[in-house]
Amino acid sequence: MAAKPGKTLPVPPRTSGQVTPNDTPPLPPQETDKTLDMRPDAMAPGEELTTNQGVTVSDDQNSLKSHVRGPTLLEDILMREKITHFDHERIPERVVHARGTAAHGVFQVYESQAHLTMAAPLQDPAVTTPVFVRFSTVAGSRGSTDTPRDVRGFAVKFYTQDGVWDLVGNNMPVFFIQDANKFPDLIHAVKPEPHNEIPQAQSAHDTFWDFASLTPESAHMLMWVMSDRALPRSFATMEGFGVHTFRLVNAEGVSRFVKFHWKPLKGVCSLVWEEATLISGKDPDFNRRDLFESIERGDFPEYELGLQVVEEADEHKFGFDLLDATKLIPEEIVPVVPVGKLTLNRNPDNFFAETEQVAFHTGHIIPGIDFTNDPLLQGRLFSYIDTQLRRVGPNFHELPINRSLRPADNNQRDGFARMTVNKGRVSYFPNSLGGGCPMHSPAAAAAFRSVAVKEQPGPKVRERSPSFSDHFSQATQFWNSMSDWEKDHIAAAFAFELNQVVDEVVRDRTMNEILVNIHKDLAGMVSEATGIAVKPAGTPEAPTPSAPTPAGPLRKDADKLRSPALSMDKPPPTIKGRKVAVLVGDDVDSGEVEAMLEALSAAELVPETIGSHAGTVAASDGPMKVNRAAANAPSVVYDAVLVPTGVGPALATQTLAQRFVHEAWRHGKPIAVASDAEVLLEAAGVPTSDGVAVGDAAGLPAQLIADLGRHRFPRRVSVLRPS
Ligand code: HDD
Repeated sequence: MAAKPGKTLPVPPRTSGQVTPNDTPPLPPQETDKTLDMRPDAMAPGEELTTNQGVTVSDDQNSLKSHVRGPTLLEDILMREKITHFDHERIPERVVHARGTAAHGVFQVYESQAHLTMAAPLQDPAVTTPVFVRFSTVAGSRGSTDTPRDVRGFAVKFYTQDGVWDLVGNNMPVFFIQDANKFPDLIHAVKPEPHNEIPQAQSAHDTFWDFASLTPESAHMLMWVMSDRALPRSFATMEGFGVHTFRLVNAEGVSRFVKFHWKPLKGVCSLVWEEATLISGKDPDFNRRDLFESIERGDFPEYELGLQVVEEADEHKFGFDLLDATKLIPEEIVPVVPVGKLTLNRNPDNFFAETEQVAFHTGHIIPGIDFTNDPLLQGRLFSYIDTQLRRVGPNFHELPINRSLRPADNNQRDGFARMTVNKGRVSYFPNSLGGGCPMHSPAAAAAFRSVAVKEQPGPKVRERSPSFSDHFSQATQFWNSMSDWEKDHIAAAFAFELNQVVDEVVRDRTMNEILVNIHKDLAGMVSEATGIAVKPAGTPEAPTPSAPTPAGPLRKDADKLRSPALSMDKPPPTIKGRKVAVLVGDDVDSGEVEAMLEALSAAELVPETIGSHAGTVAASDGPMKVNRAAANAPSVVYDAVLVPTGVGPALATQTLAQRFVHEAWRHGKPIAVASDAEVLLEAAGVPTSDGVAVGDAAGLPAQLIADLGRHRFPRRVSVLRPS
């Protein structure tokens, strides 16, 4: 469905140049008298270097000394201001999701959803709503790598005409725990261990599996995290989910349950584990770079917003509780209806000002959206505002990236780094001295009201609802829905993690209290690869601390549960933006290479020529410029390999080239080589297999494009039983 062009809401202020607080009026035309204009943006940044107080700096390279070889003087205000500011450049990194990257964009609804919700971005197809989206990993610190095995954050800030709406989701539709009170424990367990701060950005260590094996409610999420969903090829090829059940509320006050989905128009595609670990060393900015570069070249990541809507009357018909964030609603039961499109079309100007200082909060909602009693969501409503106060400060909402398009006006005042210059003496309500302003308008159509949900009477308790106790059925459903190679990858991931765990009790408990309850095949495969014995049923358990939320019985039909939508074993709808390595060298036919590059570019791929060094190679008809040097351009950052005529025999003698091609093969990537480069395949130990083409150079690009349409050939190598 195509979005109609139409009105665009004003984009949030860009952060380059001067920033104008909400209440600063525009500058008047040139003043004729000599009175200096006091307003903050009166002086645009000029070419002269000044101090923060606007004094012109005479020398920014040398500190002030008592004589030319003398000690530096305390009175060097220029150096002290510069270094003090530098010393304070960092704000605390996010306690989770510290590593991230972001982009600006727009959201446009296809058809009005007014029958479901008053939410401003879902009303008028002629309106495009500005958004800012931050993607992140969870466990690693700010300087960690982009490609660990981890959940990815997918946080969307909508700047709507009714205020800011944040949809703070992940690329997985469920979560590890059911109650927010357990979040600090989960995060302490997965973060580097506190005595030695090892390992960085990894769940493969004892404390995580100790916690997970004692937390059976995590079983479903463990399946997602051990699958290739945890290794997205790019942010443009991963799904997003609001996770919790929210409410949509229409103008009549009718409320329905909703799950929010983001469906990437490029399909869902992932890396493989070995490739991801190598990328971590070769290009730790892999996903960040891909997002930035694709936006720069106009290949804008796009996602459809999908809604799964459930009538209130149907709340209890699913066999699981909609308030339980460890459960998803299978798409085959409640279809995901696409209602609009998100397009990421502009890179931030400044990482710190925008990506680092953006402050999301699940409590930032607008009229038409409301919460449910999901205990994980309820706790998040407290945590996010609290963390922004600590991380950015009480006036975080005044920073350009966080500012509402609709001017904010209330009686909140002061605090660190206040930017608004509030005028007048009235900062309270009710008042008559300020004409009663700012007035609250209970009757205003756009005023936020909570849905008048009828709560059941009952005693105040600290308990988990019995309807939350089936921890394994949907984990089993996930396993049942996977293809053979996806099962292989999941089992291999569990094996890798458990082979990193030293404590035998933790290893045994993960196997015999978690994996065996998900599926005996999974337990068997992991057992074979880890040496952890599967105990026969009825074996008395060694005493272990009992799980705080013991698992209830599986659904009777658990073994039959399947949701084909969960599998990634599908060809992507487009391969636009995939990177192709074209290996060149001396004596290559530049005309042939040129034709190949043209064919690949015409298919909207991104080809790069790789030579033995940067600069040029001596092609058959003169020097030919190359994009990258072989030593700097590893195989793992490309999606496919092409070898033209004339270079194969020479490359076959080079270890680097052999390794390049071999890795591409191991990682399931399409390979196409000219007939004279078959020797390179032989030298690299690449057997004839699906997705490996040898032939006349003219036909190779078309073959490679067709093979890229499958994304990968994952059945070439068993990652669980590597040869
Ligand atoms: Fe969270 C950040 C997503 C549970 C507490 N969370 C954060 C971010 C995302 C999520 C995407 C990064 C936002 C950004 O880019 O700035 N979190 C989730 C999802 C959850 C979830 C999908 C479960 C469904 N989170 C969760 C719980 C708690 C938190 C249960 C606390 C009780 N999350 C935080 C936080 C963070 C955060 C500490 C760290 C930095 C920040 O908020 O701004 O407040």
